[in-house]
Amino acid sequence: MAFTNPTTTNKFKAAAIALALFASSFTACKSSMEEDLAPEQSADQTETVVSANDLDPTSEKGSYHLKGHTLKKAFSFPIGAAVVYERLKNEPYASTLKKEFSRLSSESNFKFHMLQPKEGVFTFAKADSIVAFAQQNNMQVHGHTLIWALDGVTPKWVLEHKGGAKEFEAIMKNHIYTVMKHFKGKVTSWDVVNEALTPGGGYVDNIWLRKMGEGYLLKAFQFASEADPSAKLFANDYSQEYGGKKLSKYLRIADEAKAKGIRFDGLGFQMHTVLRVDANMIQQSFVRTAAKGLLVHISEMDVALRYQKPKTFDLTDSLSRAQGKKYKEIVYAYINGVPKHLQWGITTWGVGDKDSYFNRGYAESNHDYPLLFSKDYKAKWAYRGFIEAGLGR
Ligand code: 9MR
Repeated sequence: MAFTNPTTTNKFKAAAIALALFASSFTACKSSMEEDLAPEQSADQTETVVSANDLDPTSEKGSYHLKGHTLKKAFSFPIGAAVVYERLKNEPYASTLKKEFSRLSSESNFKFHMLQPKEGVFTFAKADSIVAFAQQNNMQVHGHTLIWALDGVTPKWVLEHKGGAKEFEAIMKNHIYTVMKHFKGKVTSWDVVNEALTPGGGYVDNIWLRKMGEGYLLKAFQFASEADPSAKLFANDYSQEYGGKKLSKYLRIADEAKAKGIRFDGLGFQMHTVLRVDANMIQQSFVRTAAKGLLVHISEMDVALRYQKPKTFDLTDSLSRAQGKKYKEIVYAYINGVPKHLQWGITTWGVGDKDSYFNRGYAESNHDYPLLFSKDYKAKWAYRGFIEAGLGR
């Protein structure tokens, strides 16, 4: 299927690289926002020093699990991982999920093309298995995503559908109603729209925009709140964590939703990020979002390393520690920038490095190492930095 072939994957990777470079350009424009930072953001706080006594004695060498601690116990909000249905039977993938995480997203199985590949034909089996796995293990499920504002990931039957605004509104309503009602009570939150805005704050060109105009976005939220009044509804996107025009536009859209009586509960910050990103700036974006009373979800977090390195490189100890430090800074930015009642949680986009979408279709020698667990599911410095923020260290 077009969505999983290597060419498409490479396109995503290219987009991610462009995005990371775009992100890094923001680090140049640090501003007075730093004055507002909580004292916990000091450099000392983000030093990670592993003492052998602290480490879980059952961990293998080079693994930074902490004695008596797991991610899900260390935080007052859910810690999620994006999963791929086909891997749920793999070990230690499954046991790592069960031990450490309290929420699941799915990399692909809840997307439009997966759930309704043909008009009116809904295929829920894989998504249902993910929900069942979550329920058996006391985890929440976050639904990603009802509408992805990109033609490249929209099913052909939608793109080729004849008809105007009315017909497309009916297609949107039927999809959102059918999917959300199917998962009612089992999926607690949804990305209603994904990647709807350009970094400059405009609407991304896509079939829904062309057929229904800009109002398609809040229409989707309206249908979602009707379909499941108890689910929390998010707009999910990349790069608004850097506080540019995209964030401002989402905050205006949230105001507009409020004025129109349409429920719009929060923003998902994907946070596919890189080492040189400034966590202070990210914190400021969280503060601005929370000031509107919106929930804040870090929805797809990973910290890629390749941009600082040649194509092929080893994960050296110093690089690994730097990554741990960056994870810690960003998790602290979340804890300090978002009041408790608006902390919807933090989700990483995969479990072990081998699972990362970055690495799909690439030889192992050319892999990145963006996640909390190594390819053999040992806890990395990234894990250590992440969990230490939860433990207030
Ligand atoms: O990680 C996902 C990959 O497995 C899929 O092939 C791809 C297309 O469905 O989507 C990837 O996930 C993306 C997410 O849905 C939205 N934000 C960017 C993610 C990485 O491309």
